[in-house]
Amino acid sequence: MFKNTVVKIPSESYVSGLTTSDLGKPILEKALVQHQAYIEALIKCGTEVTVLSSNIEFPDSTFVEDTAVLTPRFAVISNPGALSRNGEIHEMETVIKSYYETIYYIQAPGTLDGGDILQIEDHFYIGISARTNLDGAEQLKRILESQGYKGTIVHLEKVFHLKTGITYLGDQTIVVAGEFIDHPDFNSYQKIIVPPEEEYAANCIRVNDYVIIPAGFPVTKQRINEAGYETIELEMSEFRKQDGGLSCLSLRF
Ligand code: CIR
Repeated sequence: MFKNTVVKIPSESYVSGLTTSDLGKPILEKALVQHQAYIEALIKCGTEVTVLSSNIEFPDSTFVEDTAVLTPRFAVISNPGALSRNGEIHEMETVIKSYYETIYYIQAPGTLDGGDILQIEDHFYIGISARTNLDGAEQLKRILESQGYKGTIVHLEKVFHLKTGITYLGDQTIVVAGEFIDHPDFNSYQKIIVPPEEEYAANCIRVNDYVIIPAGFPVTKQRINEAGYETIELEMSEFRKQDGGLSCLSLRF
């Protein structure tokens, strides 16, 4: 059960953020409307939403998920792997300190983005990506294991972040796309398979009684509904253009 969520309004510099996509420049006004709908969905899911104001210095800072890994008892402030994003953690640290007493830090030369961390019950999967290096992954694994959690390091092949291609819904059920469909680390879970043309929908989020999914992916939506979950669909076009998905836009704890 998530009680709290933290989001951050996209700033005027959002359109100049990092991206590998060829979907065109985002339209800020549209991104703001989509972001507001995201906030409303989190409220509908029963969470108390902390809305942080925008920061023009950090174009990608609306993707708050990358700045931290949160568990019920402690927080880990990440060390984001993209230079232009690294300073995002300072503002977030202040916010996290208002909720947590126990805070760990990923230290350089280790790097780690929260988008590479997938929690399945007491087991954390840590993706090695262009943003999370082995040093950062091993630091997090040690922190988690010292606190009684399990940690498994997963080497990513194609996806940007681990959670770009896999989501945990609860009830031992995962939503998987691409390289994770037959990945040995995830074979023990029940799988909802995302077809290749809908891969973007693999990044969805279970928030209490709902699964929030991006709009426009009917096969995945139907499969999630058939598995017994109620869905909320959100327009995500302007975040997709910057390689962002639903999980990236919030910290949930
Ligand atoms: C970036 O390249 O860092 C942003 N444009 C997108 C970050 C997406 N975050 C996530 O998947 N957790």
